[in-house]
Amino acid sequence: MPDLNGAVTEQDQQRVWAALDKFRIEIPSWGFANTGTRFGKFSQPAAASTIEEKFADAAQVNALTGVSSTMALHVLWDLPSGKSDIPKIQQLERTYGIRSGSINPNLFQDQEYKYGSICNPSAEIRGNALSHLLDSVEIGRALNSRDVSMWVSDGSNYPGTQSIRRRIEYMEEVLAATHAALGPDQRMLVEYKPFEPAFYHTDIADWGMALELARRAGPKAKVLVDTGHHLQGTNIEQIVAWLLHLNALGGFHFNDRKFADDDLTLGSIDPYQVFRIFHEILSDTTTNFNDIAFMIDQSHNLKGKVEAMVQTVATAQELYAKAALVDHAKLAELQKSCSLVEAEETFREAFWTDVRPIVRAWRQSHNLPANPLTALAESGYVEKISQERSAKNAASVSSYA
Ligand code: PSV
Ligand code: MN
Ligand code: MN
Repeated sequence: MPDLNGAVTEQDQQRVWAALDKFRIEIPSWGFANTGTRFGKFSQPAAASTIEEKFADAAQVNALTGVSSTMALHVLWDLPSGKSDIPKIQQLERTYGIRSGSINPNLFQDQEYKYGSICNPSAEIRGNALSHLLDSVEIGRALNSRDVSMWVSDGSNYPGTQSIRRRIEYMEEVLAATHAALGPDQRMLVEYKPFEPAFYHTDIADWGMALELARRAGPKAKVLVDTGHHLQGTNIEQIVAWLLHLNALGGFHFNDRKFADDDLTLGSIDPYQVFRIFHEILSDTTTNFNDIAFMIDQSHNLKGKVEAMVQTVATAQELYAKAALVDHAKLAELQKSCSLVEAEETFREAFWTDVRPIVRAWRQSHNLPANPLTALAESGYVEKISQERSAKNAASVSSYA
């Protein structure tokens, strides 16, 4: 633990180093594409518009950070032809040295999902949603990806318009059938969100619903915590502590928020919260660390996309390193004796310690740039892709004219 002058001992450094050695975080393919708000999109010349370009950008982020060698795929956006796109993805994995990460089925864009997907009152539509989920499981298996991340946007906008209870039953049925199709090394992660796009009731609105649905689906189903999917004031680290206690934490979608599901870059608004979440994980001795998938789920609609992704990965490492500084034995003693100020100061001391020199040294020892953002700027990568992609996009627009 750093002393009161913020000096970091050799032992502290080793602890942080060991934590950094294990830390990996997955990047989302959609973070490189032009995305926006429901009011519109400001397109960026460097944005990726093909799956090849997303793989290229992911490879660039990984080359600079060394800790992001998997990319989450959204089935509809990245494999628009479904299973027949598998060989193409495999080829891209080989070309760019990036592996497919979690597979995200899309249960929210098809016109037939107007009144829901797996909770739709129509058996036919639920059947279509299930067959998309089964395809997603197959895609995951073929790509050696462990997790199928399920976000169910279903819900309703007005009281009395849907049977909340009937919809629970519909969901249970589909989730059980999806779980039954999972291979031995596959998992199903159930994500929750309190509202949006539905504004009266959302079928999986909080971690309790996600947990119960996961439990009923089967042992390979776990809960996915998206940090932006909570109502104001929710104590997310407490939810994390509970899920760890129940062996039900499957992973995270990291992002930050000020108001709702803002998808801002991790730690940009409240870095202390990310630290507190990491502390819960690092202070848990019973969970297998590899069972927790750390994933980014952000939409960079104003910031440069590759820059924002590198910035996020670097921030995640720094906050993780800070959490690794906490002296658990000392904190446990102080908690036991209810030494409130001392306990809080022990916790805060780690948060306020500047770990960036240690993280930089760790990167250099792994032949990585000490400052990946500066290295990105010096590499000229963003300028290069901006030129190539804007020329290509202009050509494809004129060819449609
Ligand atoms: C929904 O808000 C969400 O968090 C889900 O994880 C989606 O898959 C992702 O955003 C991308 O739209
Ligand atoms: Mn998410
Ligand atoms: Mn979200």
